[in-house]
Amino acid sequence: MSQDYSAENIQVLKGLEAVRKRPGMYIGSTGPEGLHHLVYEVVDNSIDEALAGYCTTVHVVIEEGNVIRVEDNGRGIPVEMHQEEGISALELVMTRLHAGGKFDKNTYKVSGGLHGVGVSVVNALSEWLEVTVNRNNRVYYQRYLRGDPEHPVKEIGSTESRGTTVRFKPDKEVFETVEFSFDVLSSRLRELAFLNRGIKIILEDFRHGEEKRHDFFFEGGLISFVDFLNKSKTPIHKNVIYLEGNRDHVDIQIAMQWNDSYQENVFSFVNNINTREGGSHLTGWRGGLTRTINDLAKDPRYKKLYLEPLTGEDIREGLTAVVSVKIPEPQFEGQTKAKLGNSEVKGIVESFVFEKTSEYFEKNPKEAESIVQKVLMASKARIAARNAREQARRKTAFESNGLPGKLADCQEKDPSKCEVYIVEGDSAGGSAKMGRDRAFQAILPLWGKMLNVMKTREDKVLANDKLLPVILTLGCGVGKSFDISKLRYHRVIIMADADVDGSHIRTLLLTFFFHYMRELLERGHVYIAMPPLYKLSYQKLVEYAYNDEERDTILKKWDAPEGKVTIQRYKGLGEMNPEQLWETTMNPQTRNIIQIRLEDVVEADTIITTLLSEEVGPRREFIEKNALKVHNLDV
Ligand code: 0RA
Repeated sequence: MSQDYSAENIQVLKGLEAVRKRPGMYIGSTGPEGLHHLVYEVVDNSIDEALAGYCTTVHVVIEEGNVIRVEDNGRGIPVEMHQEEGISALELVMTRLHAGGKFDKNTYKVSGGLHGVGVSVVNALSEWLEVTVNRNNRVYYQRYLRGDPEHPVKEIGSTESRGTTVRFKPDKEVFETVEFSFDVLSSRLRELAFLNRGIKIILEDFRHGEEKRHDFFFEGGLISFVDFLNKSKTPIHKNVIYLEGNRDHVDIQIAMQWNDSYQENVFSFVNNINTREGGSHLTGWRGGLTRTINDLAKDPRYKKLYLEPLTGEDIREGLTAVVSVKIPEPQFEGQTKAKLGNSEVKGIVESFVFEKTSEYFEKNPKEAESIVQKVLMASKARIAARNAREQARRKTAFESNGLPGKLADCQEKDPSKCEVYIVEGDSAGGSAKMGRDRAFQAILPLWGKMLNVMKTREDKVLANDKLLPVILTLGCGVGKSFDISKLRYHRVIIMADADVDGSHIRTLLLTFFFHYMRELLERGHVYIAMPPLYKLSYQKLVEYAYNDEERDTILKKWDAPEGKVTIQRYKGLGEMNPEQLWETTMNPQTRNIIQIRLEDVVEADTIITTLLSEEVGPRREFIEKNALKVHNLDV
């Protein structure tokens, strides 16, 4: 109650005040990511209720004004008086840090990490929040301002149904932005629906002009997840391999399917949290799988192809997999707390995977055959790549500094101050070299068609005469030997024309980075330069416009007589002289560059795969559905 500050109440307010003082400690950040975490936090509680077997549907609505409503049909948060505390259990859950999971030990609660901090944190960070519980045929209600109850829990009606509804408006005093993204919520909710088979999750956007709805329900769970990831790829065996079991309190679910590409695409989760940095569950899975496949490949009939023991990389080439475990007390480690630390999990998962996959392949010899053949080819290619790398190393040893001849390097040596422009075409490269500030800007010209790395094996990628200079210039290697600490420029800027060829180069370079230097994207080192589309001159005035809207704004501003303004439309970078190129596209004070971030790797890989797919069907469908987004990616 707002006025009635018992000693107890003051303690509570202090707890929530701590959350408001350091929101980042509880939800990671006060940027868009933290904002969206609020929703996940509330949804997680409903998912837990579903996992306990009492809830089938979770309904998330973005209401007008960026108010979020999460509704479930579970048992409803208990409202009974708590003996010791003398307040309703509901109020306890909503106002005490970490009080969320105390009632029910059977479900998996996460003690660390960004999730599982409890809905009270959402409450503390909301301008207002209201909770409605349908339980015991009654409707209970309580409303809070920045976490502080406006009144005790009250009974406001009767009902036949059961469930919990939480509505809240994030506090704009706390968050940098309070604008929710339908797409961001949609991809996480889709992921949750994949990870928790049989739960129906609905997302609706009721904001004006944004009306949308996605329904997620996957009877196949992780099998559907792998189908989704492989949607625009060509599997080399028919069925997704699915393993499931519980060993020593570890719930294990794994789905995998190999396709004819060369990329490994593995996602791992612990208690529904994406462990981007991997950890003991992933190490265990890799170990078990490597053992099984090596055993299969040692069969005498592969004698001619089995040259040396197969590595994990051989085995996982073209493999799409989702590894999901649920454990009672996860320990998260690593830079972003996205790595599972519990060491006991490794052995548990490893022996489980070894047993279950051996059994599976024994029952499905045809699938085993296709997979082993593919893996043996990968091993052969790896040996060829090793030789190619050795050759490349020998070749670069002859060049004085190991840098490509075409690179015009900068003078500065501190990578954090340096940037490199990767420039399409020779003439633009020439202008860029002359126009740049050589103190900190390097230029690497590239020309000709880039190769499609999705369809190329690593040995060819490394030896490719377009990509080798990029690899050498950046200095940090590729693939598993990639070392970000060796990066020579902290801003890697792709500069290409605004036409089809330019967009091709951009997409291919981004794809290459995505598959061979992903950390570069994750850490936000990659940028796209935005050359202007128009040069406008009128008497002594000159201005550049980066799109049609800007052009029209300038024209309006000048208000010149008909026919007196010269509008030059740039068809390519080559049309600009060095000074113009500097002024419009390279001068940090005036240029326009876009940082490329791949926050959601699942979505990004789907986008890139779909865009590059040679099957016209999925690509056209994708472009039709996502015309706007594609436009953004493919600036
Ligand atoms: C603890 C105990 C019980 C239900 C819940 C928590 C619960 C919490 C949330 C949060 C969102 N939706 C929820 N649904 C349920 C039930 C205990 C019982 O009825 O015996």
